[in-house]
Amino acid sequence: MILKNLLFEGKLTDITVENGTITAIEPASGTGEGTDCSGLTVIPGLVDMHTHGCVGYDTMDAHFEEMSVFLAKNGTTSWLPTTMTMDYDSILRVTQATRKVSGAQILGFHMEGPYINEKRKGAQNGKFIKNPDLAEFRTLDGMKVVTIAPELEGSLEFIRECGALVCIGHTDADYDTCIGAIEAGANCLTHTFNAMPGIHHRNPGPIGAAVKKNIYVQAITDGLHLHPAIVLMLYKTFGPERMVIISDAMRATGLGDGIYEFGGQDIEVKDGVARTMDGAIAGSTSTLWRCVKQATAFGVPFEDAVRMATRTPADMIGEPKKGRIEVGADADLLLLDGDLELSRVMIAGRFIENYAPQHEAYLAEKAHIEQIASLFRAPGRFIGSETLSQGNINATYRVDFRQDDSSVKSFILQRVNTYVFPHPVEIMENIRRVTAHIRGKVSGKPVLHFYETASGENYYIENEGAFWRMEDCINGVCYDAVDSLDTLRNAGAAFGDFQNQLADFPADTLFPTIPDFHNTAKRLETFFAAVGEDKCGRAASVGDEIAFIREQRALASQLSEMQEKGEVPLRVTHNDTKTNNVIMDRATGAPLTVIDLDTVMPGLAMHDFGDAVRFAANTAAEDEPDTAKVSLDLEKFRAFAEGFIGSTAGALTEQEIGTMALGAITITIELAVRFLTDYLMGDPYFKINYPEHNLVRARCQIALAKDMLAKRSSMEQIIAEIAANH
Ligand code: GN1
Ligand code: MG
Repeated sequence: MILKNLLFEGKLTDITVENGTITAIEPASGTGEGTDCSGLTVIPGLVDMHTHGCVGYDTMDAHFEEMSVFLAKNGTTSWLPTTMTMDYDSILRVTQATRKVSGAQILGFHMEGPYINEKRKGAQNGKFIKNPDLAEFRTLDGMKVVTIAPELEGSLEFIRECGALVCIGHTDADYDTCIGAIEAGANCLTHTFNAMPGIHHRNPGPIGAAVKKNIYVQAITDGLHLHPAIVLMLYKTFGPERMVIISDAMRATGLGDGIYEFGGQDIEVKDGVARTMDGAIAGSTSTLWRCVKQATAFGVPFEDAVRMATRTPADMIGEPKKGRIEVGADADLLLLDGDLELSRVMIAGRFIENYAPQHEAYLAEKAHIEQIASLFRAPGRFIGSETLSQGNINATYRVDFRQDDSSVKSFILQRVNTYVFPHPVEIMENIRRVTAHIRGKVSGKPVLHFYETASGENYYIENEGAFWRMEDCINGVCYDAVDSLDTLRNAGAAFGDFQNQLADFPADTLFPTIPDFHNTAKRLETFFAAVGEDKCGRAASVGDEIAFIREQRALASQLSEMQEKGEVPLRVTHNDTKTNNVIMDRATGAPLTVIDLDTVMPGLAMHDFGDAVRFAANTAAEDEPDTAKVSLDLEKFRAFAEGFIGSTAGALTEQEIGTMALGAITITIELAVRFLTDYLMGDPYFKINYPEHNLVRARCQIALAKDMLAKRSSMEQIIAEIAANH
């Protein structure tokens, strides 16, 4: 696309944009094809490195779509959502939220606190303030900038090691402390003059240190946080290459006066000024564009004010393609009319009105999820939802509800796959009874809780038949890949305990949600029928895989046959023991609870053991395309076995212990069979991310099964050793 006849730095110019990038900037030719932009001035899109919220949303809500769209309409084309001084889990949730938005791009996050000084907390919540914590900070993905008070214990090491850009702010530090922090790597002051000591002629404080070291300084030029003369003073001292205009905007931006929540506290906005109930100024209600205009009104030349909200913040945060109009830069552009008011906004080479369909689709899905989630009687008010990618069967969303105390509580909303589970009502009845049983056995640990609708069911069936349910989201971690042997041992113990808790549950009263789920012999019959039918014409291309399964058919059927003959007992088992179905305490690694109870049915202990090992002791992911990377890690096998047998040994028979290793081999072959069957049938069962996904999964399982067969005697020996110790 060519934007023609733009006024750029005072000259009529044609700008060519291709694939989101500026590829040519030339004097206007006056001829040729392109979009005529006569009368419009072009400047770079604004970059806001410090903004909390707008249009009723706050960064801590962890839903960025609405904010990003408002920001884009107001000239901010990229930003760092800025977190508040709050608890770790709330900040973590922000970093885990989707950054794919249809408005202003998210370049990362700015963490404002909790490593700040209580005395200078401003509108931050004192309850959550603490000293810098490197280990904690490193778990927060995408933190590009962090504001800290350098006088806190551990701050110098933090500045050197944290790997993010460090700003000095919410600080009571003196000049020397700030010089030390800058020498350690801090390179910016956060909202200069606000929430820090001012300048005294013998005690120049953080601002004196910033002058001496010529670092960046952020300034809120809304006309309320700084006197116009101070804005000019900062400009004259630091110049357009060091002074960064920020909005520090809060959720009331774009809305009227009223009471708003900010960082877990109430904020009153009156005549556009936001204050805490103690009277501290609490962020601005100005857009960055308005701050640029205000700075101009205070006497800063317009071009310099623009630079301080574009290239300078981009340089500060290490974004060399943002905030500038030059060949190779991102095509984030603002077109201004004759009065220098915003006329059109372009992000990544597209005018923002072209993002509207994407935003509409977002809003439609959000309205739908809100309507469903609100039918369940869970506490709070819906704010937004996030699609979770875990699980190969059901569609899973995390929905966030604001509570009366303004904290955010998350729930899991699922649309059950009724192709896989044709009788979901029976599943919910199983789960209701199983969780009630477990609740009677454990104390001090969370147990899955499903919410009811007004009519008292723990599910909701939509008109077109979609089956929904909603449960608590238990705070903790689920591992797709487990590196730590201790964690694996814990996962083993968790599934073992799960079996123990259900040992006295009347197994025959459970609905069989998927009949013959782990009847490997039946799975093999279905497989060979699918090969025979070859519905999609795919069988010829998987001859080697079919041959392997044929060779292993007898071995893989052994356990099902033993069960039929009554040689091994049926127990109430979980039947889907991937390690990501255990929630662990993030801090201690202790298992909190086992989730995904859809397949709790009578089954074999060896299958629960084997399925977990198949998933977690594989040296690669379950769908690793490079089978050379796939093998059984015997150390991981041992660790899981120690946990599992450690908690179940007393209950298991000799036959069960003796067939544990066989269980791992069997279930791995069974999964190969199931994935390959699905591939042959056109992938109706498992969710796939690309056309050959099920084939890749099957090949990965075959490679693992082969390695297990080679290591069978080692596996058996490990099991025997562990059993001997119990
Ligand atoms: C399915 O939905 P998810 O990811 O928990 C499947 C399991 C398989 C697993 C393989 C009901 O589990 O049996 O082992 O994929 N669940 C069902 O990743 O078929
Ligand atoms: Mg702030």
